[in-house]
Amino acid sequence: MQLFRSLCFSLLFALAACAQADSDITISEAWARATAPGQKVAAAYMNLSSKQGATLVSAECDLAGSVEIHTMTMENDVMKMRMLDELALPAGKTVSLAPGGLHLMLFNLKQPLDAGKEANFTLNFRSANGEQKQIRVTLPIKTSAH
Ligand SMILES: [Cu+2]
Repeated sequence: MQLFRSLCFSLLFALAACAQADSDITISEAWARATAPGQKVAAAYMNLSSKQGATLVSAECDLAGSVEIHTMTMENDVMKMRMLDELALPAGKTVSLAPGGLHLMLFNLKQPLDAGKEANFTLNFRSANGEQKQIRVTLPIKTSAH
């Protein structure tokens, strides 16, 4: 019983440590595209992956009034953007938000997105066990991915 209790305790401790370090969700190659003069919307891109599986439910950006999760598909030779309610991250798989496909769409820009500057994002996830998770990331603003 004593052994069981201490095992439980260390397991709990390990879980807590994991949650804090946020070792489940990885965000990489994130960037926001610089806007052209007069442009009122913008897009941001990144690679998302989750070891346990998670769902991106919403996002916010300090430079935009609102952020939507969008997908882009070809329909009868026309590029169409569609809003997604949420974006599933299957366990262990990298989901790429990249030009021509999935992206975060920024609306009601508070200021132009100038190359060389940064935009702060808050990404809201739901983990596989239903827990809400907020991750803040700072994205470089660039004219292209490279
Ligand atoms: Cu879009």
